[in-house]
Amino acid sequence: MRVTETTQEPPSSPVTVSSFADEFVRQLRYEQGVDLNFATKDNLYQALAGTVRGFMIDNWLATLRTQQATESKIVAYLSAEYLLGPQLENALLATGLESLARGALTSLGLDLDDLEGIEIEPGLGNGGLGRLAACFIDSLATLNIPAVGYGIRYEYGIFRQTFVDGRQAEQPDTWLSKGSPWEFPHPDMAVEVGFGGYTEQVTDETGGSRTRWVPSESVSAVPYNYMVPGYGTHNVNTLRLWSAKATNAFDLQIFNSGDYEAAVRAQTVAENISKVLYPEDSTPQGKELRLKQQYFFVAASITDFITRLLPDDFALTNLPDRVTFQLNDTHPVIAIPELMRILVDERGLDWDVAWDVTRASFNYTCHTLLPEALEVWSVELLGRLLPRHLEIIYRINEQFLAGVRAAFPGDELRARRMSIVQEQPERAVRMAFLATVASSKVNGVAALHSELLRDKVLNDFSGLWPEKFTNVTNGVTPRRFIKLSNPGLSELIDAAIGTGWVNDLERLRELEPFAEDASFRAAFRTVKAENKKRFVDLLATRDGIELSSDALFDVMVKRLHEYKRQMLKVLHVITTYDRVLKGELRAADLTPRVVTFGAKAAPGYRMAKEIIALINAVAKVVNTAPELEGRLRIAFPANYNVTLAEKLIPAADLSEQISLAGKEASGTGNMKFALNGALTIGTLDGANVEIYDLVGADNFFLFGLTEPEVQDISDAGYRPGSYYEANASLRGAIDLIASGAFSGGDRTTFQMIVSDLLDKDRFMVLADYQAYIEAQDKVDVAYADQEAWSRAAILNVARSGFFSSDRSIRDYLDRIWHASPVPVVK
Ligand code: 26W
Repeated sequence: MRVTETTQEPPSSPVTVSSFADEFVRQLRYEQGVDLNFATKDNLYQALAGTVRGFMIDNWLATLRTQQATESKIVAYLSAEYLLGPQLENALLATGLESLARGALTSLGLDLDDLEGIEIEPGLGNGGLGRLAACFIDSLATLNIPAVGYGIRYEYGIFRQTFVDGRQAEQPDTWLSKGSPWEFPHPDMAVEVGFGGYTEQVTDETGGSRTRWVPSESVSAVPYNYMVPGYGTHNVNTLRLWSAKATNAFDLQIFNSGDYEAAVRAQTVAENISKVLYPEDSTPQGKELRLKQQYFFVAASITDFITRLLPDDFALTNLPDRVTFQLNDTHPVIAIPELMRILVDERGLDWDVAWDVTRASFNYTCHTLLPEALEVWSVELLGRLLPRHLEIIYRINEQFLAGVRAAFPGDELRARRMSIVQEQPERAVRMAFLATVASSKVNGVAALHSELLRDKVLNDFSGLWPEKFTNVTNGVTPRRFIKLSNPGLSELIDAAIGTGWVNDLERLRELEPFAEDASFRAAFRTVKAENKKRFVDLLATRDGIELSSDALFDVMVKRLHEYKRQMLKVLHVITTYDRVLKGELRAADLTPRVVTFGAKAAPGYRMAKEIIALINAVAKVVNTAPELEGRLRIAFPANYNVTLAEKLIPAADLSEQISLAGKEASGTGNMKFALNGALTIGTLDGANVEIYDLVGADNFFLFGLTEPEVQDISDAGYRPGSYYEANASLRGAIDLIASGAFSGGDRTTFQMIVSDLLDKDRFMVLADYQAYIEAQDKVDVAYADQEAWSRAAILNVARSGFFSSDRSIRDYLDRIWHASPVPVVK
C-alpha cells in the first residue's frame, strides 16, 4: 500500500482528480489514438506517464530559462552510466501528484500500483557507479544547482539475468521495445562526432599555423532529454543522453556509389556505438567500440555545452566560470584532449592558455582501488581512432614530465612511474593519470578510499600536488531509498519528528530518543514485518520462491565479484548446515534465517559465474534439507535491479558488507540498508568505516582484517592452505563442497572454486572466515533480544543522515565545484 504524501509538496497546483482523469484520457486518445475501452496496460502506462510528465514541463523550461538568464555556473556531470530505476513513482513523488493520480485512475476503474508494476526500469548502468550518478542528479536538482547530466542512451541496458540449471544466462534488456514516455528526442540538436583520419598543418586567418584533424568517418549524436525533477522545489534539471545515428552525408556517399548493402552496413556500424552497455564491472575490456562510446558521448557533450548552453559570443577563456566538468571515473576522460583540441585547433587559443582553461574546468572522481580496473588505452588504438587526441596527450605528457624532472632532478624512475604513457606491457595511455594531471581536484568516494588513493594508487601525484586530493564520501537519495521505497518507515518518522527530514536528513538524529521508547520500537518492528511480508509476496509472484516472513532477513546484494566475497557468505551458510549435520548444533536452536542474494556477474567473468552456480546449488540442498527443519533458507532471485532493491532493502534485518578491507571503494548499498534500519555485518572497508563510526560499535557487527593487516599478510606471503589446515569448521565447509554434496555427488563441478580458495584466495576469504563465523554467532544472539535489536536498528536510522546524497553534493560544491543554487521562482 502506498501512503499519500505529507511532506515537501510543491505548492498546490490547480489539478483535481477529475482534471487529471481528463488529461489521462486525452493522452490516451490524442497522443496514442486509443480508446479507454480498448487500451492495453502498456497504453495506460504510457498515458499515465504522459500525463505526469506534462506537469513537470513548465518547471523544466522555467529552470532552463532562469539558469540561462542568471549566467550561473553549471555542473556538467559526465558519466557513461546512469542506473535510474523506475521513473513513474519518482515523477509522482516530485510533482506531489500521487494521491491525485491514484484517485483519478480509481475513478476510471484502474489501479496505480498495477500500472507502476509494468514499467521496465532504464538499466543504463552496471552497479554502484551508475546508481551513484542517478542519486547525484536527483540531489543536484533538489538543491537547485544548475546541472546537466551527460551520458549515453544505450538501446540495450544491463542484461537481464536468468538462471538455467542454476547457472547465469544473459538476455538482452529491451527496455525501449515499448517506447520510452520519459524522453524527448531532439534530432534537431544533433552533433557530429568524427573518428579516424589524419591530422595536417593549416594556415589560419592570422597567418599562423594550426593543426587540423580530418576524420575519416563521422556519426551523428542525437540528444534525448530527460527531466530530472527536484523534490520540494520547482527546479527540474536535464539529463541529456546521446544516441548514435548514421550521418546522411556518409550514407549518401556510399549509396550513390551504387553499393546499397554497404550503405546499410555503414549505418549499422555507426549506430552500434550506442547499442549496448558494456556489462563489465571493474575489468576493462579494452574494446574499440567502448572507446568509441566514450569519445562519442563526451565529444557531443562538450560541443553541446559550448554551442548550446553558452551564448554565441562567449569568450572561452572564461569557461571555468560557467562550467565544471565532473569526470565520473575514467570513462569520460578523453574529454580532456577533446576540449584542448577545440580550444587550440578550432578556436585558436594559445596552448598554455587552453591548458589553464582545461585544468580549471575538469575534476576527476576515482571509484576503484583494483589495479585491474584502471583503464588504459593502447597507443595503437588511440592513434587509429583519435589521432589528434593522441598527439595532444603526448604533448600534455611531455610538459608534465618536464615538470616532474624539474621537481625531482635525476629521478628518472619516478618520471617513468608517473608518465601518462606507459611503455609496458604495451604502449598505452593511463587514463587515471591523464585525469589526475588535467584536473583541478581528484577525489575518492569514501574516507578510507581517498586516503588509499592519495597514499598508494596516486601517491606520486599527491606528493607533487597535495592540495589537489580530496574526499567526498558517497551518498544515496533519501527520496528513492526511504520515502518511495519505505512508506511505512517514512510515516513513522513523520509521526515522530515531523516532516521535512527528507531534504534535511541529518534531522533523523531526532529519532535517537525514540530508540528508548517501547511503543515506537513496537511500531518500528511492525513496519519491518510488513516490509518483509511485502517482499515475500513479491518473490512468490515474481520468482515462485516461497518463504516465511518470520525469520531474520539476511541480505547480500551487489555485483558478483571475488573481492566482495559472496563466497564468505556461502561458507557461513554451509558451516551452519554442516554443524547441524554433525550434531554440533540442533536445528531447533537455529535462529530462523532467510539469506537473500542478488548479484549479476559480468558475462565473461568465469569465477563469478561459478560462484553464482554454487550459491544456487547450495540453495537447492539447504532449502530442502530435512535436518534444517526449514530454519535456514537461501533465496536468490534472478535479475537484481533497482526495482527489486526498493522492495528488498526495507525488508532487511542484516546487511552484508563483507569485502576484503582495502578493496571496496565505498559501497552505497551499505548506506541504504543502514538508513532502512538493517544492522551491518561488515569489515572496515569503504564507507563501512564511516557507518561504523557514526552508528557506534554496539550497533554494528564488525569483523575481519584491517587494510594494514591485509597488507602485512600479503607482504609476508599469504597461504590460504594454512587456514584450512588449522580450522576444522572451515575444513568441514570446504570439504563438503569438494565432496559433491551440492553437485549430486560430482566432485569436479565446483573444483575451480575449491582449488582457487586453497591455492590462491586472492581476497583472503579463508583468513577472515573464523572472525566472520564468530560475528554471525553474535548476530544470532543479538537477534534473540528483539527489544535490543530494534533499539540498535532505530539508532542506525537515526545516525545515518550523513549518507544523504544531498550531503555529498554539498561537499562537492564546497570542495570542488563552487557553484551556487539558482532556485526557480514561480
Ligand atoms: C571499464 C572497467 C570498469 C568498469 C567500471 C572499471 C571500473 C568500473 C567502476 C569504477 C566500478 C564501480 O562501479 N565502482 C563502484 O563505485 C561505487 C560508487 O562510487 C562505489 O560505491 C563502489 O565501491 C565501487 O566499486
